[in-house]
Amino acid sequence: MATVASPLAATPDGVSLPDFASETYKDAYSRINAIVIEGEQEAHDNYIAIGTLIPDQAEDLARLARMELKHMKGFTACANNLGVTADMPFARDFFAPLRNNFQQALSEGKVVTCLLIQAILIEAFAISAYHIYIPVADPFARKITEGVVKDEYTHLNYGQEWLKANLETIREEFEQANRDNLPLVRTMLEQVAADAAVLQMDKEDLMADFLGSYQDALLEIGFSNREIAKLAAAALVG
Ligand code: PL3
Ligand code: FE2
Ligand code: FE2
Repeated sequence: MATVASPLAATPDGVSLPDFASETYKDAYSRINAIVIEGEQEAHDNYIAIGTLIPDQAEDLARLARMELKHMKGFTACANNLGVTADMPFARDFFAPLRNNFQQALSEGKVVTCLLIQAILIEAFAISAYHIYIPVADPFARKITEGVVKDEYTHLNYGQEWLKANLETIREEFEQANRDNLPLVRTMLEQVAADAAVLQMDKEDLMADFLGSYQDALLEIGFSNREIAKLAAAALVG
């Protein structure tokens, strides 16, 4: 039986992909892509900064930082490939609250807070976003994002291991940092939701994937289920 040819490509499970050349898509992509580029750049800067707080780890952290610059270049290529100009001022504003909290913690020498913000929250946020993006990405960006997401697990793992090794001394600072920053991540998810929807990324899928990664990280660090439930509740009350 003859069928009408669809102008849109299809994912392996037959769901149609967005029209990557449409103005609507490119407009949303100019903000989402900028967020990712800014996030990767700040992640680089944050790992270098954390290295000044734990000098014996500075070399490992510099290695993670270099990976972030590679990610940034990859996502810059994704925008070029689609003919999109990233809206960097928008992205800098988007990260401002989290960046300010990181800078404050850095100036007070608070390693636990810095690691929670960068190596746990931001990495879990990135991993969830990249997971949800991969099936609906253009082929060029999909390949790049698949490579990046593997590295982000290395980064999340780094944070987990350090916090796990210091669990008995970090609880109080960790709880406070979670209370101060988890609500910001929730707000950030809400702020990207409309643009993400244009990219066919669902807000509840993003939220669910993020909470799943965050919960796994907390378990890995060694928090009990009861502690984890309490930490996650901060997203509701914040
Ligand atoms: C640290 O390694 C990375 C920090 C980046 C933060 C990313 C936030 C993601 C926002 C949602 C968009 C995902 C789609 C990707 C499109 C290029
Ligand atoms: Fe990254
Ligand atoms: Fe990372």
